[in-house]
Amino acid sequence: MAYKEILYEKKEGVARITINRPEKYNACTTLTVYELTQALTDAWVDNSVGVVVLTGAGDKAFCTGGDQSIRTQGGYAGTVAALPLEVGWQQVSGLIRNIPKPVIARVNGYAIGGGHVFHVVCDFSIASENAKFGQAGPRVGSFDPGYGTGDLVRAVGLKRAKEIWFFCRQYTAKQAYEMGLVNAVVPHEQLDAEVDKWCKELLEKSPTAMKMLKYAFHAETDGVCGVTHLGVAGLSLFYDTPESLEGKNAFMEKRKPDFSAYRK
Ligand code: 2NE
Repeated sequence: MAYKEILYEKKEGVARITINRPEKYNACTTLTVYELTQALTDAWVDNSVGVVVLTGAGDKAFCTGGDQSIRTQGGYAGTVAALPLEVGWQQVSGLIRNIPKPVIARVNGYAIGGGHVFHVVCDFSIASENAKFGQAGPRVGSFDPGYGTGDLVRAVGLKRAKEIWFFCRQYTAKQAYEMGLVNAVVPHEQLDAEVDKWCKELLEKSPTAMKMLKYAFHAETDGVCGVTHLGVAGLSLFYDTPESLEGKNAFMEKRKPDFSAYRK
């Protein structure tokens, strides 16, 4: 797929998704959000991809949320695939959380509003020491009623999460690190080397173990959706077994299946 508002590249096991609207501090339109869902879906199904990196173009911003210049009464203008931006945002957040591979936020500048939510839902956040963090909703007339509140509570605790949302303050990378919002902070010029290091270490680990762990971390809070992801991951392991194939083969060969060898 040809992308207009993101860059998408895959190299040596790493899929890198870059929100490419630096003149708008990487604020997202409905199209950006749609393209993010497409790239994340591609990274999900491509078995050559072991780790996903999400970042923003330039050195000013990671992402500053929804593009306020297209917001109108009733919400953001435009739909892609019949979805308004605010719905698509939850889809992107859901994909980041459910893709069965680790996702690293490479926070190269402002992570504000919905952009802050994107880094919160990533599995890991590696920040430039220039990065700034914060929510904007109550200041600009919006809020995230989903993962952006729930996952934040789990990262920093309830009191801090409410402070971040209600006051719309900005926090330095050092403060974010101290409150458990980011995994590492490095000088800006070392950001890529640090992200590469984390990717390399993750690529050495068992993909199946990381997939099951990712779903296990979310199963408790995600209710039936969490159990479904954990269960479907188990199903794909079951599909690899002779026991599962016996059921399929018996159907195709129009005979009764014989599962007797698999009672444990
Ligand atoms: C990020 C921040 C704090 C930076 O401030 P500053 O002073 O360093 O830069 P400036 O001049 O404000 O921004 C630079 C350029 O980027 C644009 C600005 O309009 C400006 O453009 P020019 O005037 O130079 O042409 N820009 C930055 N953020 C933008 C945005 N979100 N939409 C459109 N243009 C943007 C400061 O810029 C800031 O506070 N930005 C606004 C953050 C914000 O309100 N985000 C939306 C929160 S709500 C949300 O994300 C959301 C939702 O409502 C529903 C669903 C999902 C998400």
